[in-house]
Amino acid sequence: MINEKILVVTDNKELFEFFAELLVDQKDLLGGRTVKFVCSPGNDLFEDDVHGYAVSPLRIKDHIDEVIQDFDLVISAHCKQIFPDKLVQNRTCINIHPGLNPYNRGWFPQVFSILNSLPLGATIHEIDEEIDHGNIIAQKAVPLLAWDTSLTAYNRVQDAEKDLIRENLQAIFTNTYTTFPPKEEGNVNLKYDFNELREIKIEETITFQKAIDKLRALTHPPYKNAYFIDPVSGDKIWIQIILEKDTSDDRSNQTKS
Ligand code: 0FX
Repeated sequence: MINEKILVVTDNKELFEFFAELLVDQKDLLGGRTVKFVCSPGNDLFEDDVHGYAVSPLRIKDHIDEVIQDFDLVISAHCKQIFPDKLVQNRTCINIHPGLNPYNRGWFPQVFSILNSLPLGATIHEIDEEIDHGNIIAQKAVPLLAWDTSLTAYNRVQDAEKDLIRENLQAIFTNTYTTFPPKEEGNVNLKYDFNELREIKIEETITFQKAIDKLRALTHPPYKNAYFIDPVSGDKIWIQIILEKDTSDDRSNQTKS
């Protein structure tokens, strides 16, 4: 089947802008195809058109039949909506995911990779009825560094996603890509699991390594994620951590004063 009418569902401004620029820069990609961009209702990140591409809101579950009728291919570029089963069973749906499937599928993969040391990266895969689960078209591992926060790791993941989009979009548009199954079921984290991490229980006893990992996993400015409740005042206090690798050559004078 030739993909002529393509729907891109995104809630991520950076990926939308990257996509729109790619379509303009690589004119061959389009051929006679049309690409329409939509986002989830309530997303107010997309005020401006980019290269003539606008993003309009669409609640997919209310328009499944129209989407099936009007489009040959649906791409999710960080869409916050779960694709309905009927849609994924009737149209090729492809997901661009900021994690290395099957590890830490679901919400904010880099947060959980920092906590559980499972591999991190980016994946483009076919969507099936389960979260971040279908056959893989391409993926790229991203190293996790001891001084990474969620933000620095995420920025590297997003670069990997852009590389994958650049390298694979032609094959996806022309339906000439190949796939392979994920090597195992892996694990899934939900938004609830992330929210459960956010309160730091100040009476909890853990190693410094675990404490540093938890705080760096929750450090992603400008978001306020980690907090504790001051037992004296009852105030809620936000926490972020700063990590900096020593880049000086002379390791001998590190700690002596
Ligand atoms: O677009 P996205 O990067 O991706 C998220 C999920 O991780 C992904 O699995 C899903 N397919 C997609 C639809 O939604 O999410 P974001 O732009 O809301 O957040 C980007 C990063 O910012 C996130 O990885 C961690 C950080 N963040 C975000 C929020 C909203 C926080 O640290 N705290 C927050 O409250």
